[in-house]
Amino acid sequence: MLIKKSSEIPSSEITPKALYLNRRAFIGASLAAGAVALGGYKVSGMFAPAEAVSAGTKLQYSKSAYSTGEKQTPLKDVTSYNNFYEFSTDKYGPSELAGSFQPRPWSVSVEGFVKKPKTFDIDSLMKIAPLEERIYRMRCVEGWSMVIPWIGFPLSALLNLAEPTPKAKFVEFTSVLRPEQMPGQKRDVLDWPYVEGLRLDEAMNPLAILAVGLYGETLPNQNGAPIRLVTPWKYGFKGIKSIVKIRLIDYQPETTWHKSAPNEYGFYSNVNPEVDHPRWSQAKERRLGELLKRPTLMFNGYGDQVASMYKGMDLRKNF
Ligand SMILES: Nc1nc2c(c(=O)[nH]1)N[C@H]1C(S)=C(S)[C@@H](COP(=O)(O)O)O[C@H]1N2
Ligand SMILES: [Mo]
Repeated sequence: MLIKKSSEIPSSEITPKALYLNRRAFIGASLAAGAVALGGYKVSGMFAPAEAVSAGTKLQYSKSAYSTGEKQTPLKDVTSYNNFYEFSTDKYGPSELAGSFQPRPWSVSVEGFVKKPKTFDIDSLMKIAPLEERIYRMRCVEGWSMVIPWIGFPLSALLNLAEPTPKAKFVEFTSVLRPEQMPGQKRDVLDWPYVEGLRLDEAMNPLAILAVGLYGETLPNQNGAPIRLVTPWKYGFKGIKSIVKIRLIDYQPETTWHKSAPNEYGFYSNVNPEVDHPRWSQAKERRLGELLKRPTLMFNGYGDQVASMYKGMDLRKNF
């Protein structure tokens, strides 16, 4: 994400786009040349050790019909090119700085307008529904995209368990606040903790998942361990990482990027090639590892599943 307070943006962030994309393309090409077999890719060594279930722990899951058959972005890129401002505003920063973050023990509270509020331990939360692999196209608002094999379960499974009351209209998500483990939180580049939100029907949509893993194993810290939101028809920043609180409320919540730049980031954040960001076009995107840009699809190509939720809405106003 590009932020407004330019005085605070490190030079790495304002590297001309062409330069970092070339760097990526170069890495992508060298990966291909090295014929890296994904199946044999060893993740466990990349992460800080932890007891019991840790990053790099294999998960049991079934395959989902919601998955795309498109070529998956190499694990190396998925885990080393990240936006996670709690660690760094540099995309290579989170993978370098998240090693000592402790994703366990961890609990997530579900509260607000629900009949059954509850605080879940992460390991019991991972068992409330069967885990599925969801291979999703992901599109960052900055213009790059990936295809990521997430492991997770529908957000609706958790919400249904909590039993929203008729007053519940929106869902607010809050990330962890832990400046001692997240160096980026010592700077006020964003208002901490990171918060995001969905309308209740969006949260209940079968495509919305809580991801606890990727490429068959528990989430690396830099990707939002131990649990993060994934909404593939929306820009990447909706996918709030390292969630500690899920609250059902009766008003549209504030969101971190909207607070930071209200004219640039709206509440809905649906991928829309026809509505440009005030500072750049959204018509095309660069899939990591590819040289030529490809056209961006309405709702990131998930219109069949989600367009009906926005019927009658002016998507230019509700961006
Ligand atoms: N808590 C938190 N969640 C976050 C972010 C962040 O900075 N902090 N960045 C967002 C943005 S802009 C993107 S594109 C995705 C990137 O997720 P990935 O690194 O797993 O691809 O995380 C989103 N979730
Ligand atoms: Mo993003």
